[in-house]
Amino acid sequence: MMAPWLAPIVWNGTYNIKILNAQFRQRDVRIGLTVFAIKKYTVFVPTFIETAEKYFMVGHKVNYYVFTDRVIDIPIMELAEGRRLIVRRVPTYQRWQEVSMRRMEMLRDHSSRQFMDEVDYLVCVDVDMRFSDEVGVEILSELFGTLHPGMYGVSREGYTYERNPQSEAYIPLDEGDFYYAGGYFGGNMEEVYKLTNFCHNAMMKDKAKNIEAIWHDESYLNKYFLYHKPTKILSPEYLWDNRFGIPKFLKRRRFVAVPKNHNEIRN
Ligand code: 5GW
Ligand code: MN
Repeated sequence: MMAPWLAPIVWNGTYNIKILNAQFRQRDVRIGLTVFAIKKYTVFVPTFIETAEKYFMVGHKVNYYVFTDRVIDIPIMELAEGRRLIVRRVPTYQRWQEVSMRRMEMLRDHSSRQFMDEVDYLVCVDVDMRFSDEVGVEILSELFGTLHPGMYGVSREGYTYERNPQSEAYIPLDEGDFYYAGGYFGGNMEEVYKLTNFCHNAMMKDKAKNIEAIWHDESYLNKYFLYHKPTKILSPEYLWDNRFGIPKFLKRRRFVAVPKNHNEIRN
């Protein structure tokens, strides 16, 4: 329930949502939820938004930011009061690795401008997902990361960090706290700016050396979190994939991967 640097690890039953809701309402906190829907991934947007309306930060001010290369594919959807959908056109990259990695650059660029004015916290996630239980202000903190569902219970040496010492994402075998998921992180605007700026710059340095880290943006994110410890850590309740089964320790599955036909959706 607690990292060695005293950051809470958020599980069901570790917090009182009534108290937290009152605190965050008092501050009239605004939350941005960002996703990228490039090429065929626009198909995931309606379910993502519909389920977010039901479960994500209900009762708080929420802006959805959808970054896409197919603006016309994003339907106009009815949202609850205090919630807005903002669609931004972004470039398409040919390689899927690049599609995933360039998210850092685009988040960085928007963090220094639009997001700063419009929200207090940003939550940055994958789009091929559905909310299936409450995700509220208990996740918010200056800087937060999420435990990767596939790496839960794996030992430090078994984490799939980048192991090439030439890479900016390199983590030696005897270092590393947790293995964090690339598809779920966030924090306040200043911290998200620093994180995305670091990851993008590190990727560009590697690119100049013809290096790409093993798990792309996720590898650079893990490097960042090693030396900039998150102030909160989300348990796998917040990011699950049913391909890993439904273990006993998992009391809630709040945000679950939508099964996808990899060949169909990615080509
Ligand atoms: C990703 C992998 C292979 C081919 C295409 C993509 C892809 C990812 C894409 O064509 N369009 C796109 O918008 N993405 C974004 O990157 C989505 O926001 C997606 O959720 C995120 C990460 O890619 P995923 O979800 O396919 O990766 P996994 O590891 O969750 O399966
Ligand atoms: Mn995904």
